[in-house]
Amino acid sequence: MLNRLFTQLMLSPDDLQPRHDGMKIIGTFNPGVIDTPSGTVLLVRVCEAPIEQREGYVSSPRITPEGKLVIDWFPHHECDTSDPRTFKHHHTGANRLRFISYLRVFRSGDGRTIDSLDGDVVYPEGDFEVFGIEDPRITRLGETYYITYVAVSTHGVATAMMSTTDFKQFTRHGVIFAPENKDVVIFPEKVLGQYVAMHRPVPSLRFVPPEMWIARSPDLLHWGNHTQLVSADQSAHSDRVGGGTPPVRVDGGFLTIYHGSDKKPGEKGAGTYTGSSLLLDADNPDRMIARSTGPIMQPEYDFETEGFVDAVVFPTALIERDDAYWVYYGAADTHVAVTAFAKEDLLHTVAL
Ligand code: MAN
Repeated sequence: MLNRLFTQLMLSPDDLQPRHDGMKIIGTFNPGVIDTPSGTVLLVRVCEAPIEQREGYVSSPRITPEGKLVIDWFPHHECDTSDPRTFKHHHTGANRLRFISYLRVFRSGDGRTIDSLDGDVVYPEGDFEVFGIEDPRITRLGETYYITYVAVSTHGVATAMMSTTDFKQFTRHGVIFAPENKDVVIFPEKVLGQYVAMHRPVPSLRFVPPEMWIARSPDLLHWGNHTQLVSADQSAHSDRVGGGTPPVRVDGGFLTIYHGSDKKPGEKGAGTYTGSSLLLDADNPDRMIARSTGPIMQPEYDFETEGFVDAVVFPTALIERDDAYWVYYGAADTHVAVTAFAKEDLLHTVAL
């Protein structure tokens, strides 16, 4: 494992008040993070679940088109509840989440501590967000910050985009990758005149576990030229891989930390989520130059090994500061944390 220069817990569920009556916060995690002229901004996924338990039932919240929270109850014996995040209702074949997520904006002067806990809320809207919005990633292009995020609804798990210049007013651009697709990260500059994104389609006819793909776009809205980039087989992960941090430009390419999970066939639960590094060609980002031979980040601290989902480090932002790369991540689907690697050490993991 790569030497961490420091690791700091930044935000936990107890730090905030739930937005909804009858709900408790079970996670504050997977933050989109970016440095702006007025300091570091964190867009944090806040996840709430119903407090009430009903004997023999499983609950699933949703948000109506009018913006009202409703809780649906399903008989336990009709559901597969082996994953703490989702369950499948046998009768309808439909999956539901056990929680609802929205986003909150926080600022940090030093990049390590949250300045004020009164963060503005970005709340789910419309038909494609009724089960919540999750896992934002932020890329600055010119003066605008583009945020890709997971939009979950009865239509499936899609990736939508919003943009902002001040993190107060947000413009929604709708779904940019149709279900099922998530872990979309946009590159920090155009390559040969086109925007580039890494995405992760999830095929239902599973010839392979989910893989990372590269797409290009003239306008950030219409994506094509899809090519496959990395599969779980080609990486250190056995179960799945997906984009983690928006890439940063380094000498000779784009550097990113992606996530992957390891789970034995038939094993219940979510498996172990770790982070690995990847260097892509600067002129042809669908060409991988190198990747780390194994994970560079894995759950180590108690707050990473135990939480709503045990054993998860989920990197969502990579920021260059002096001679280090700082990595912001979700820990155990419960907390926001930040760690850092010496530049030299991290670049060494993708050196040829
Ligand atoms: C999936 C998503 C993420 C979550 C990880 C780990 O990739 O649900 O939001 O952090 O699993 O549970």
